[in-house]
Amino acid sequence: MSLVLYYAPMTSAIRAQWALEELEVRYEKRKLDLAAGEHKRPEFLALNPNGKVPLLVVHGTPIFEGVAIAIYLGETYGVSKGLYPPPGLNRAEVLKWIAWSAASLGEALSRFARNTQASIPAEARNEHVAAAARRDLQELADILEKALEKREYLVGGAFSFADLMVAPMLAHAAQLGIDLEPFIQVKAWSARCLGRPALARAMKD
Ligand SMILES: N[C@@H](CCC(=O)N[C@@H](CS)C(=O)NCC(=O)O)C(=O)O
Repeated sequence: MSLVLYYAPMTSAIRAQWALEELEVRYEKRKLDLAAGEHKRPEFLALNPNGKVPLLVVHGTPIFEGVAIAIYLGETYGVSKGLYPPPGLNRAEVLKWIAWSAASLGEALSRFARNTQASIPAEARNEHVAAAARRDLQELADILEKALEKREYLVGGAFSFADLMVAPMLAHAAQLGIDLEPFIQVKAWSARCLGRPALARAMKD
């Protein structure tokens, strides 16, 4: 089975890169230069009409959306590695956090970024929307804080794709200026997750 990952550095594609490194499966990496618009070229749009990374091409079949890529990789390679639970309640819990990473955390994060980042024209930004998104992100961090009380990882007592999908987004929130200092458990968990050698390998290029 050939796996080709299209990615760009410093984007949400890091989660797919990290997953592949954790799984220790063979894959080919194709780096796209977003600033040069490589993700909007016809040859890439033919694979991913959304014009976004990550994209995983599995034996010729393109899979877009980070969540779908994570679920595919988890189901296919993660169970035997102990990174993705077999069907059952633990799997449902991992899926819960994966969905939360996109539908709740990701939604608030992109709302915050769209209304704060200098790359967005000032007239398109709204400080009230930004303030509401900041509050939402702090509430979401608090949900995580409570989930991590008495737990080292989100599901089943060990690092899983739930942690892998959520932790980079929290790190991104901190980079964008969300204060995570009050969230003691989140900070400790985040350090545990982000210190994994597979992530360092994923970030190499
Ligand atoms: N919903 C998509 C979003 C992917 C996404 O927004 N990727 C960004 C990088 S973080 C991108 O490719 N942006 C380029 C663009 O929109 O022009 C996913 O989760 O995979």
